[in-house]
Parts: sequence; C-alpha cells; structure tokens
Amino acid sequence: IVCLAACQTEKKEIIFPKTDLTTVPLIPKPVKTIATHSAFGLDSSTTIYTSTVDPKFEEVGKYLSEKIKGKTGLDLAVNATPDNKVERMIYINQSDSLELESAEAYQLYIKKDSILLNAKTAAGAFRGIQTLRQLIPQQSNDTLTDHPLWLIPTGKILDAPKFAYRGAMLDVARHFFTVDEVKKFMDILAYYKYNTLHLHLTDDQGWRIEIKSWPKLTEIGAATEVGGGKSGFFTQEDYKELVRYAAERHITIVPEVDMPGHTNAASVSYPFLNGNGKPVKPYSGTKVGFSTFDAQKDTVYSFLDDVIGEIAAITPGPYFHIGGDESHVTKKKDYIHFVEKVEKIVLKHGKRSIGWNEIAQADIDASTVVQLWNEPEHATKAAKNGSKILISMAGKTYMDMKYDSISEYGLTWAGLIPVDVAYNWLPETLVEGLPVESILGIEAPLWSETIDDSAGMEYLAFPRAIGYAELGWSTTEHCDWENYRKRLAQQVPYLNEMKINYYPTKLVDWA
Ligand code: TNX
Repeated sequence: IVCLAACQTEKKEIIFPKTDLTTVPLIPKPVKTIATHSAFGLDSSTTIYTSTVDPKFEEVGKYLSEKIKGKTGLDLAVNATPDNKVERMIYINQSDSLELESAEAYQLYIKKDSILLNAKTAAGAFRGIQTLRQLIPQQSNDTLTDHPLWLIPTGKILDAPKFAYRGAMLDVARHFFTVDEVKKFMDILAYYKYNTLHLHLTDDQGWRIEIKSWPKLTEIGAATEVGGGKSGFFTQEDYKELVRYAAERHITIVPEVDMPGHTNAASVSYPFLNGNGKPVKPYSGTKVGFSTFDAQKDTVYSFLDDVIGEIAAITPGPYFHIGGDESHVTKKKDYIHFVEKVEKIVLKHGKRSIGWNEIAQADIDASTVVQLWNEPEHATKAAKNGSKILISMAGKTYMDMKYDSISEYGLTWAGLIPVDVAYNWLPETLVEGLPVESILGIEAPLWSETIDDSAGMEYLAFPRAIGYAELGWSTTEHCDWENYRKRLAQQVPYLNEMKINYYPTKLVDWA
C-alpha cells in the first residue's frame, strides 16, 4: 500500500518540450510524416515486443535493441514476460493492413508512451527500425525526470520504397576485401535501407570465390590483384557467413561471375577456358577487354555449369549475375551464343540472370535483368522484350569516379561525380523511352582499381551512397538537393560513431 502511493506520485505527467517529427533529418525521406509535437521518452524501462507468429520479427526486435544499446547504452529487453505493468513499449507488429502496399512498407505510430511499428513482412519491419534508429537523438535529456530520457518526437510516418531493388556493388576482384570489411559496408547500407549487395567476385585480376570442383580457381586465380598486392578469396564458408549476415539485415546478395570477358584469372587457372588465342599469364594491371572464354567449347559450359551450380546452391537470393560487359575480343556471334547458353544454365539452377547492358544484344529471356551502365538503347530494347532494368549509369552512379580533381582515390573516365551531381537526377527520367514500370531499381557500383581497404572504400562510397539510397526509396517530390544536403550534413554523428572515412565535400555544411 505504501508502495502504491509512492509509485503514483512518481508517475506524475512529464511535460515534454515541443518537438517536430517533420524536421528530423531522415534519409531516405519517408513518403508521409505527420507531427503531433510531443515526445516518447526512451529510457531503461522501455520494453520491445514483437509479433511472434514469424520469428523473423523477433530478430528485428533484437537488432533494434542491440542498436539502441550501441547508441544510448540502454539495454532493452525483447519479448520479456512483463513482471509489472509495462511503462513504455515499442511494439513491432505483423500487419496485413491494406495500406501496407509492398513487402518493405511500414507504418510508425509514435505516441507519448508507446511506439507501434506495423509491417507486412519482417523486411518491412527492418526498414522501419532504421527510421526509428534515426529518430533517436544523440543526447539524452537528463532534466525532465530522475533518469535520462532520449526524446523521440511523436507523430506518424507512413512509408514505402519507390523501387523494389536498391543496391550497391563492391568489386572484390581488382582488390580483395575481407569478410569484416564487407560486413561493415553492409551495416551502413542497411541503415539507409539498401536491400541488395552485388559482389563482383571475378575479373581478370582475380577469382575470389572457392569452387570445390575446380580448386585451381582460387589456388592460382586468387593469388593476384591490381598492383600485385595482398589478394585473397572467400571460402564457401566465408561466403555463407556473408549471406547470413546480409539476411539478418534483409539484404540480398547477388554474386557475379563476369564472363565471357574479364576472365583472365579463370583462364590462368584452367587454360582450356581461354578463347583469345594467346598464352595466358597472371594480370595485375587495370586494362579491360582483352580476355574471353572460348564460347565454342562444350567443356567451357560444363565448367560453368559446375561454377554456377556451386554458387547458386549457397545463394538464397533470386539472382545470379553473369557479367557480360566489355567482351571486346569475343566475336559478336560467339558472344550472343555464350550469353544465351549461360542464361539457360542459370535458369536450370533456379536463378534469374542479371547482366551488364551488352547482354541485350542476345535474345535474352524476359526474366533476365539488364543492368544499364553505358548504352541506354540496350536497356530500352530489353525493356520492350519484357526485361526489367537496373539503373547504374556510369556518369551518375559510379562510386569509383573521383568527386573532383583533388580526390584521393578514383578514376575519371565517366567524368567527375561530385556529391550534388550524384544526387541531382531521377532514375525514372534518366533514360528517354524507358517506362518507369520497367525499372527494377538502382544500383551504385564501386569498382576497386584504386582502393584496397575500408578507408578507400568508404571515401568513395560515402556520402554518395547515402544519396542513391534516397533516389531509390523516396518519392520524386522528396528528392530535392537543397533539402537533402541539410539532412546529409546531420549524418555526421552516425558517420563518426561508425568511424566511416567519408569524403567531407565542401558542397555540404557538415554539422
Ligand atoms: C568499366 S562498368 C567496367 C569495369 C571497370 C570500370 C571502372 C563495367 C560493366 N565494366 O570493368 O572496373 O569501368 O570504372
């Protein structure tokens, strides 16, 4: 009885300072935000509950708890049996509401003592908790009550992505990147609601994925890289670990074996594959377009059946990337024959192909996705035949281009790409004659001729990758450079907390 009285006096109403949910610098900007100007005080008594029908929702709850701990030090229980009346709760709910029109859509209702996150799928819930993470302030308020409160502005957010595919590509072939480096990259991508990581696993300079039936690919083909440095490869166990880590972040891994060009490392390992008529030797330069598989040999296709089969077996995602770019020494008829044969092998192993835009010269299946990097006519032709298009135009999305003339890393062949140029365009209007319904999404490639570690990777990818996240997710009217650059400036606490070596462009007044 004594306690009852005490508890009641403790529970006197807190008067929160006025907040505005619409001015929090969220990236990507949500479809709809309505502010109700009060606050949810995140504190140690906050408990996370999740829908338990789908265990993946509970995993999302645990991920949120872990990230809240990292940012605030608060250790929030997930789905604990309440011993008392729960004071404040975050509820992550599976909902079949018709307003949630896509798998990654979510609704966030923030009230004074509860936060409700609705999503149809765990992927939607995962996107929603990224918004919630961005809503938690860096500093707690320590004066409103006897313990610290992290004030989250109240209101509601209704959100869904513009495009189903929002990806980044990392070239681990020109220079190898370790499992930990790739994981850190994924952590950041996940925070900005990316859902795909394309790994460019093979090229002239190196083969980076273990193939058990063809061991020399990594025994020999993984020993080189650009400049002759440290090199390396992913064992299948490493790759599975990356796939698992990605899945935890609702990210799909797309593996690429680039062919019939960009195959010198494979041909060095097994010379019968070579089709350019010259002796093969290890290559650690940066030229392109000199290598090719022999498109006429059956043995090449049985080799590829094994390679694609082994990788497909450890890839839960729907896609297998067959490359197909810059096969300058493959005869055109051989190239077409090759693409059509390989596409069938990929289908046989239960995957859909993605290929660089050159593959549209072949008679490709409508299930095959064309990744547009340089020639829009290829994309519009493929779209007419029912293929979906992934937008990766070099002059806009190539994260390996220098920002400006003083950039530390990067190439320049597609032009300089400062942060505003990278942001100031729309995937849906970039290519004349390409209907928006044909666009699967956007992907920003990071080729690695000039970088070999996280510092270089982060310098080129950030902040540009943050802008691509918004172009792939947010509605057209929300993609506005002046508004975006202010929100980008506010990412500094996160970029610092993650120790990201971003390029501090002068185009942004960094906070
Ligand atoms: C072109 S884009 C390439 C890559 C290079 C890149 C460098 C594409 C499909 N092929 O092989 O790494 O340029 O920017």
